[in-house]
Amino acid sequence: MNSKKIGWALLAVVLLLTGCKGGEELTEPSLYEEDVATREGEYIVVGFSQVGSESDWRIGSTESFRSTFTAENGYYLIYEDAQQKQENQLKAVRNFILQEVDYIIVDPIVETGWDAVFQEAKDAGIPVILADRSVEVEDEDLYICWVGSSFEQEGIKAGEWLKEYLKKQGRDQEEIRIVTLQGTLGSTAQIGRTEGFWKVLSLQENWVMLAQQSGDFTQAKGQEVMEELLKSYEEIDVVVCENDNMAYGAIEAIKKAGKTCGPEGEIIILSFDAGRAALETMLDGDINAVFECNPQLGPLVSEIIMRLERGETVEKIQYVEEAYFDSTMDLESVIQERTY
Ligand code: GYE
Repeated sequence: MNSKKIGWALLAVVLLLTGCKGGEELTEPSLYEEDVATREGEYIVVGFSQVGSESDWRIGSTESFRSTFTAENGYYLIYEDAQQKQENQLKAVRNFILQEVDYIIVDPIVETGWDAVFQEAKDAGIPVILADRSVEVEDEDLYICWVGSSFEQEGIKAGEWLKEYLKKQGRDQEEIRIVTLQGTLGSTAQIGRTEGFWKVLSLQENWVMLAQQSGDFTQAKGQEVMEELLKSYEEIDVVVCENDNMAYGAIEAIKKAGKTCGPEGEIIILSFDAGRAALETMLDGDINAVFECNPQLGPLVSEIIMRLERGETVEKIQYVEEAYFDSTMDLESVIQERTY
């Protein structure tokens, strides 16, 4: 057996032991081995460790990877959902190494804690590609490259938008009380958006950050945190929601508390991601502005893999382009074209 064959045999064993993907029981190991043997050489085997399914953005991301890494496109995808727990991601990556996949793709839940497992992948000669969120590692050579959004830019854009909006409303001297519903603490999206917004906030003498609290990027936690904040602070002028789903939770909480939000309401709502549902919520008048974050990274990662397969070099960092939308724009046409 060559090493690839050993890999496939191992993969079959691991899949058998772990009960296989997609709920299918593999009761006929010989059949399965035969099946993978015919696949040998035909497919590029990719292990993808996804964050979870916490948000609409995430659903769009999963869909993008699943529809890109198909047999039709020459891939065999092993998809693992980490349910927002880094320990699950570490386990998934170790399983990918054991299965001798050709590439490991990780969307890291948080930035730290990756050195050891990425070293193991490197020692096994398996390239690691990061998508969406990034990592803090001692040695940057532990991963090939990263593709995703400039979260800090998104945060800056939100701050700049708010500054202009308040100026137009003649509120640039008034005290502006802000709260932030942060994403998963320690994730690149949270860190970048928080820091970016602070870059603008720290230059505004009249802005006060009353509180920042994590809603873990989910609607339920976003609502819970917002309910508490509304109890603690009588007057809130702005809620910065570090993703759309937390914004939906915040809006629920605001309405339950008998308050109003959006361009015609008392509280300004800013959000990140700009999925179709957020644009529709803006059309309904509950959100002031959304800052786009594109989840469709699958094709970009596939392009990177194709380049690596051809022996070409790839850029270490690749940012995707992003826009923003507010209630003064023609949202109907944007919504029509929105695929996530
Ligand atoms: O904004 C949020 C998701 O990492 C950019 O994760 C991603 C973020 C996204 O849960 O909705």
